[in-house]
Amino acid sequence: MSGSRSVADSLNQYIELSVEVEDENQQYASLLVPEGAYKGWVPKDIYSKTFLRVRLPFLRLLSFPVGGTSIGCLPMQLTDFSAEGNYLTKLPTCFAECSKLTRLNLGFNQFTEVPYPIYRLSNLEELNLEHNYLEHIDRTIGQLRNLKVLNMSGNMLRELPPDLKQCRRMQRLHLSGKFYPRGKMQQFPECICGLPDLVFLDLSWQQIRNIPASFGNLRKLQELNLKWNQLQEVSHELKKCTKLLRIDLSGALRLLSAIPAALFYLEDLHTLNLSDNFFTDIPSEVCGLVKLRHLVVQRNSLLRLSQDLYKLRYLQHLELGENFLEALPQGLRSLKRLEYLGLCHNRITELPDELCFLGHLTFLGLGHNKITQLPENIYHLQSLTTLDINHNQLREVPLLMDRLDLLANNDGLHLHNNPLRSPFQEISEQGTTQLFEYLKGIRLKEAHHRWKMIMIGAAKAGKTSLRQALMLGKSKLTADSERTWVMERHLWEPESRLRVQIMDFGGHHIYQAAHHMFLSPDALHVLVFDLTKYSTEAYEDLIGHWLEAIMDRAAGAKIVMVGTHCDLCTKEDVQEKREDILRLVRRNEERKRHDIKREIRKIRSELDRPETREVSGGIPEIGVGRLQEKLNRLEKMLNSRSEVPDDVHVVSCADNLYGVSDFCSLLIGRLKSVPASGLPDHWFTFLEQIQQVPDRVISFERALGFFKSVMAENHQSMMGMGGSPERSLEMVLKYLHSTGEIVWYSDNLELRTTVFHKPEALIDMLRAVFRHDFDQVVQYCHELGESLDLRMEKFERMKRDFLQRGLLTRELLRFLLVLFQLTEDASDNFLDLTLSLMLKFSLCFQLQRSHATALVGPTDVVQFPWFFPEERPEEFHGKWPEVRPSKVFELTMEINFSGPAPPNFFEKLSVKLHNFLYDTTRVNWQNGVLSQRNASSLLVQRERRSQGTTVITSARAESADNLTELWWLVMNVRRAAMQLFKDWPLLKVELELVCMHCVLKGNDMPTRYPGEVLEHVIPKGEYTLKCCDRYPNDLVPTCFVFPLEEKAYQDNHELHVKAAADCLMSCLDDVDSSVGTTSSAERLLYGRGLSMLSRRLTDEWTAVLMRLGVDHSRLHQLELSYPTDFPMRVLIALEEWRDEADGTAEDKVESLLSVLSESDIAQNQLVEDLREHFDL
Ligand SMILES: Nc1nc2c(ncn2[C@@H]2O[C@H](COP(=O)(O)OP(=O)(O)OP(=O)(O)O)[C@@H](O)[C@H]2O)c(=O)[nH]1
Ligand SMILES: [Mg+2]
Repeated sequence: MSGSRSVADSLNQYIELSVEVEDENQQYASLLVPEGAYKGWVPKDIYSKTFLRVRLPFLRLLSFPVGGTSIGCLPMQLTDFSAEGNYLTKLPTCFAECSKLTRLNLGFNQFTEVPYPIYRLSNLEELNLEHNYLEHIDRTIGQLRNLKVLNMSGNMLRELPPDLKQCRRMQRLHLSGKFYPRGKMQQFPECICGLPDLVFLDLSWQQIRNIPASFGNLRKLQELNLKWNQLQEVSHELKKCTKLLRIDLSGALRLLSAIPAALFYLEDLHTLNLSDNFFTDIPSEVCGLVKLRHLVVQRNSLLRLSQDLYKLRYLQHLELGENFLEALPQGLRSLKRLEYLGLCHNRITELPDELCFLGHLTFLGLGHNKITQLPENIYHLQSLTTLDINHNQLREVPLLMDRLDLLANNDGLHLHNNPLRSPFQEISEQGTTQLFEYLKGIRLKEAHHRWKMIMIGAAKAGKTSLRQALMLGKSKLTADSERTWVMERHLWEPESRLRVQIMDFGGHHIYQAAHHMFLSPDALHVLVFDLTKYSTEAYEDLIGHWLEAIMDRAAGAKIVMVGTHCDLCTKEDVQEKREDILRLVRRNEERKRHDIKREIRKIRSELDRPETREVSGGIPEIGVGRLQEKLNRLEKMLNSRSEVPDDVHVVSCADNLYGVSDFCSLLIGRLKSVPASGLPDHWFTFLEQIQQVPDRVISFERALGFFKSVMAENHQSMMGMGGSPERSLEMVLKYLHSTGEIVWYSDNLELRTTVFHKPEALIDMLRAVFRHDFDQVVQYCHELGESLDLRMEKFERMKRDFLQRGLLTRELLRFLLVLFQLTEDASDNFLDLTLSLMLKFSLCFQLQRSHATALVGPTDVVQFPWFFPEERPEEFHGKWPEVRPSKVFELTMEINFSGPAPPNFFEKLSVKLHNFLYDTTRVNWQNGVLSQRNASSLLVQRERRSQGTTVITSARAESADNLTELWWLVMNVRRAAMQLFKDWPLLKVELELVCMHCVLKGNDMPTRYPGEVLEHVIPKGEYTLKCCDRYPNDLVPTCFVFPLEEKAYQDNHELHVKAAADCLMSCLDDVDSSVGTTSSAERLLYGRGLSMLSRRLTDEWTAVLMRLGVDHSRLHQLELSYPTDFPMRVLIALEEWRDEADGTAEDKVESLLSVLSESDIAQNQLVEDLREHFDL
């Protein structure tokens, strides 16, 4: 008793209380013993409880407590009773009283017959007696009218009582036989066909031979399992069961030679299993199963497949393993939804390329076939997680397979037992990831074609979307927030031996500063524009400007034009725009060529004139040579001009990807059009090694170290380059640069010491400052500010200084680098590196400490011309009078571009000016720079004119003594410009020197000398020339036309200065500044009189001026300021006297004339001339 109680106690823990919804006052209990948790017998106590549900699974119960005629409270409420998995052979008779029982589960027990009480449970809805030893079902089963689920699987039934059809509510019938010994049922129990509500029928593992015609009555049947029966006859009436969704006939149709046709009429079917039969083909009628998703025909004798199989558009799972298939018919690609394809154990030798475009495929079973190679494009199967290719004849693995990331993540590539070439075999055994790493390495070395492809064009042209479409093979439009920031570099390998580094440029104008760093002639340029934005007026902005930038820079550059967004245009619209673009491209090109040819003709005819051979253009020394040089340049320009694109391609990167695949093929064709290059392996071993260096950049020296060690390891000699490792390395670096793998500027002396082994380092440097939405994105963040010790007010000031004046402090740069996540620690080293790169790339110039302190405080400051203010700043005013003051020399050089200047030309020039203006105060704005150096001023301005753009460089000074400095300034600007032009070898640009003589004369249309004059030295002994077209009779000082060197290098420097000074004075004579004055005296004082005097007076000038009352010390001062420019010295002194002396004009003239007439001065002739000239 005590034992029983303790058992009862232990049962208590499994009692759960609950309140039934219908009867809220009544609490019910459920006894829910977990599987196997309790072993023994069930105490009678169980009857003292009111249970709703009892579950006693797998508890090794031998019997159930018999409670006499009654089983206590149990029957009262019991609705659900389960005692599966015990050793029960009987049920208490009184079980029949559980009249509320609806679910009874006695499966997996030892019953040899259906316990009799069960037949009385008329409310029973679910009866489970699976896996007992039942041979018979009594016909009284017909009384269980409410039965919906009957599970008798795994018993020994030979037949079913016809009365079963009384159970008309039956929905699910489980009547599977035992696996062993095999089920005994041979005839299809016809009573089943009388169950109108049946949805599920499992008669697997029996020996049924037929599906009778009455089967067609089961109109609601959804699932039929007849696996491993022995059907000889399948009634055609089966086709009436149109609700069937799943059928399993595996192993059941071995006695049939063909798949029963009735099956193919079941249009709703989505799963069909026909494995383990002997069918040799799947007939074309299979296409009737329009909604089929799973088809399994494993272990048959399939010899071939019908193409009609591919009409099953919804197919997701196709298992055809263990057959005799040798090939797959064409059309596989149409099974777009396929996720699983099982083809193991067949005789397949070759796989169609189409297979590679089943984008949803996750499982591909190809093991145990005779496949010798996987299609090259297999890497398109981006969803693949398992690829079984064990036991085949593969000799190698497609080189692009490492793109299959999911395969690597799942270690899902199975490659055993293939005759793989070494070292594939060894490496494949280490796992998928290792193999994939290896593939990347081989690809790097074995590529036959390596290219750089530049995607360029206006903002939002669709460059990035097109790149994505090309690389992914599907549409991935960029969102507005994902605009390209400076540039992105991506490796595109459309084929395993074609390696393309794509440079996808940000189109916002601010990023153009970066473009030229990456543009190079050896790239394929893809000029992208948005068709919807195109109009004839927009041609320049969208196409013309970009074409020119590419063609001027890169001789023979390959260019392809492509219009995007065609999904938003009509066909007619597209056609019209294409024609218009081609017309303009050709017209502009013809014009350009025509211009060059015309100029060539002109020069040729000039060269042919005999007089040219003697002197040309009035300027000696720049005759034939100059013309010949110019001719050569023009001819080179004409011959090496790139071909303009001869077509406009049209694509849409939106969903339908119109034209993308054709465009992709076209690009591949272009990229492969150059013969394959076989280069030594060790070049790429070297590349691999440097790419692993974690630093941002490496020095040329360090690269040389790597190179030497690779060469030594490979026993390579450097004899090819005369034994010089440096020269060999230069060749390798140049080549790697041309392929876009690294960046190395071979021609730039300052930059060639740095190797950008990871081009991203360059991009990061640019990203720190160039950002189209800088103002919004760069906001103060307290946490970051505090960590970098930068307060908010200071930050705001610095941000403003940057955006409005281009001033970037070290502190702000540090903040930006961390904010943009371009570095983690923002160490001083990293800051120094970034700053030094920016300076080396001429993106900015560094302010001297004193200037920086005056502007922003004591810190390192650099300045970026891209952010200079648009308008001339306040400081400009008064420093460069609009009208040149009459006594001022002005030397002007013009740089004329026939169109817009090359991108960034002016900004970069502005940076370069700093090389010689570093110690001056500069006034900067977007179109100009004004600087004061000693007594001279320099103004460099950009002017956009109708025929093009001109950069005007003017230098002014008051004295001929400063002419050397004027030349020095102008020549330095010229030198800076010439350095920049190296980047644009095909640029058409003219330099001209404006005739200073004309300027001094106030001529609005001054003569212009060709820029070549600036390449020459002053002809010996010539102080004046007759060279001005406007004034053929005038003599022009030679030092107005040819650069005047410093005293130490210029013969007779003072004679040149004197010629210049005299010229100015004589010009002053001509410029009558006395207009508006009336009296003779005034005309003398304010007109040409004083300049006339200043040229005629000689040593006596001090005596004259002192007698007029000018202080001796002032005269001495002027002597120092104008050491050689004597006339200017005298003129200024006279003018000062005029302005400061008391009395009327007449008084002043009177005293002047009387001083001149004094006996020791005795300038009587001069006095007379003045009287006559000014009517005194
Ligand atoms: N309908 C349609 N939209 C497109 C197509 N190509 C691009 N777009 C959209 O056009 C906008 C600009 O596309 P992007 O690819 O970012 O252009 P981008 O030239 O890279 O722009 P930037 O990087 O700023 O120079 C995005 O909103 C894209 O979704 C196209 O072919 N059809
Ligand atoms: Mg972009």
